[in-house]
Amino acid sequence: MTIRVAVIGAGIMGTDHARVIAEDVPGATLQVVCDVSESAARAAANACSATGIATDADATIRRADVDAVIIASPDGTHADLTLTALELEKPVLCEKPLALTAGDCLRIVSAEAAIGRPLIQVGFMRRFDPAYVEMKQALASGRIGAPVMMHNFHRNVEAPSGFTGMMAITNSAPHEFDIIRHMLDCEITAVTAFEPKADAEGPCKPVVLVTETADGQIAMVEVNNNAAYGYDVRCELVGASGSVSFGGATSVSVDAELSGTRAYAADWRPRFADAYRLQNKAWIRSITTGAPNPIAATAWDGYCAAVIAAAGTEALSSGTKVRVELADKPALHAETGRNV
Ligand code: ISE
Repeated sequence: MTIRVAVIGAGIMGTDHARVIAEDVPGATLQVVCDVSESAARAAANACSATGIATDADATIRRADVDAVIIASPDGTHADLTLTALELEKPVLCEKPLALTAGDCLRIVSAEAAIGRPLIQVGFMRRFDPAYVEMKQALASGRIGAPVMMHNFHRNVEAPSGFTGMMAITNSAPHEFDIIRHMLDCEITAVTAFEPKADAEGPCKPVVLVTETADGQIAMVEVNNNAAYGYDVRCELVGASGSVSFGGATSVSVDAELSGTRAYAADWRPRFADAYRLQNKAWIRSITTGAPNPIAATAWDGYCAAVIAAAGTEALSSGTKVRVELADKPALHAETGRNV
């Protein structure tokens, strides 16, 4: 059985997803790449020797020869395209964010719950990243004791023009919110947010968020989208009797001429290449087997990230701690996680 996949959006992520589906995922065929720009769709398809291209996303999702859809078009299109796929009961892998607002995420969660089976996976690919997987295994083994704190660092080389601290919270930080919930198996209940006064360079200052969980842990998030030196994601999970961490750079360091150097990637794709590949494989496997992958992010997880991000922006503008208020979790997702 081969799943015929349509990739909607041929930007950075769509092109990457198209390549992963075409080259790295057994059981899947890249049926069509769709983008409003025909030349972008053609370039993405050509890059992986595929031929099918299209420019109308809605019509592409409705095609009889499309079994499943990856949505990697601009953020503002995610909600409507996901709802179209749901209407047809076609499985979706939607890049984050699931929708621009928590309200729209909830509409998607409700539409999926009404169908009664999970059809949506959200592209929080870090859950499949080998470093985070190992961290979760270390926690589960009991070696570091009960989790107490998490420190998360998220640094990009340069923010796109017009990017603000608020956008860092809604666009970049959701990866951190999701991995905190996933790692600790627990909901985030409150957020406080800060921007350093000292960094006067441009509109996109670093942002520090302090999140609190239902089990009383503290998880810190630093998002610095103008870190300049490289793409750098670090994480430390502190337990009652030990800690587990990973960070920075690529896997090799070079020692030569009386010094050592570590190489950083320019953006997230090399750092998370394995995560994207494993995520997409898990998605296709869940479609062929009919069994949702237990670690994949669901529509509910996409909704939670959006609610936490909204609380984060409110916390930053008000200078106060903001509580995270979630809707009732649908029974469809009741079995995923303990509190989460
Ligand atoms: C970007 O928007 C992403 O989604 C990437 O996955 C993330 O690593 C990056 O820092 C974000 O800015």
